[in-house]
Amino acid sequence: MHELGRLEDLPQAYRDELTALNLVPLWPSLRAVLPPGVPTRNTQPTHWPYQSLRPLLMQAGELTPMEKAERRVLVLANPGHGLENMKASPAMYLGMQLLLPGEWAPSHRHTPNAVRMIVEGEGAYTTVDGEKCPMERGDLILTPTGLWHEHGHDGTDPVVWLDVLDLPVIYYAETSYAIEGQRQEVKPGHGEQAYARGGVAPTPLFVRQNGEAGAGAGAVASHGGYPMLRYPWADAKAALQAMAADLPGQEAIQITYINPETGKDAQNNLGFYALMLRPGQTLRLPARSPSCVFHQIEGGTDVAVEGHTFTLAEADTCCTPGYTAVTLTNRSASAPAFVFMADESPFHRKLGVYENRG
Ligand code: GTQ
Repeated sequence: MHELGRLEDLPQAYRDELTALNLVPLWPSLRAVLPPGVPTRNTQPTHWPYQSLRPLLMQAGELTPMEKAERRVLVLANPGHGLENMKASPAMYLGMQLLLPGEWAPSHRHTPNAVRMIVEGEGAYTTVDGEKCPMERGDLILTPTGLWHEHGHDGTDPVVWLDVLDLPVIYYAETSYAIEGQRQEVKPGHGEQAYARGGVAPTPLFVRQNGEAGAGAGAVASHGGYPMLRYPWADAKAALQAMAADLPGQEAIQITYINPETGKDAQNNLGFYALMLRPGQTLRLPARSPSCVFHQIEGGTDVAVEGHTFTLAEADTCCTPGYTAVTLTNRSASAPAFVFMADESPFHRKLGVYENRG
């Protein structure tokens, strides 16, 4: 590709005239916005060890009361995007949130989609659209766009969870806002009970005639098309272990968190997955367009990307840029490792730019 004219090649008077009319010449910037072969990525491979983050989060619990925080969160920000922009990747925001016993994070709803991956502690819960979702280590809880949510804590020890939001892209689109609300009334029924077994779905009389999809018409509230709000870790882990036992020859033991009514990704823009690495296993994930986030639920994993190797201990989190292969290695020769993953696949598919380069 040959070099194009630079801005400095143009007479200053001409440049000033363009500026005064809100005009910009393309050619000095053409290669920057359309680089050859592979996009420019600001996302740097970044590791947030839980051991070093946790004391600072606990300190936030002493320094900032809930009424001064509303959400007491330390954001896991990628330095490549500028810390102040609070992005882990172009479309993913990550935050570690702390709730102390007896505290309350008031009800609100917002346009960005959020999930919580519970990291430590017991006795807290999130109420989403009237459904009370208990929080236990490894559970995934959805708060899809527009649904009311609030967090409470009846236990005795601090509770911490990882928030994953599509905030950067919702904000970029100038569509990010929140509405404050009243304390929600808890309604009976839990989506994870209704959809607890793969392959069968709740079917009220007359709703599923003629093969009708009946989305949201199950035995529990539909929550605006999101029938399952809590994905218990015990069930996800059991599914991974059963798959590993059933398919000893299969390399990737991986599940996708889906909307059980549609079979599609659980949320609009971000994809969520859990992986099991067999003892001693090394698994190469192909170079795909989306950035990825890895969070260690159980065990330990080496994450190798672009010449870096991050050693993930339990509760550690890291991110990797797109178009880059990632190699995961279980650090234990005797125990499986379990990793939660989030990526931007649904968003890339919507944009029509999703790629798997192998
Ligand atoms: O718990 O509702 O990390 O609204 C960022 C924004 C958490 C939440 C975040 C939020 C929340």
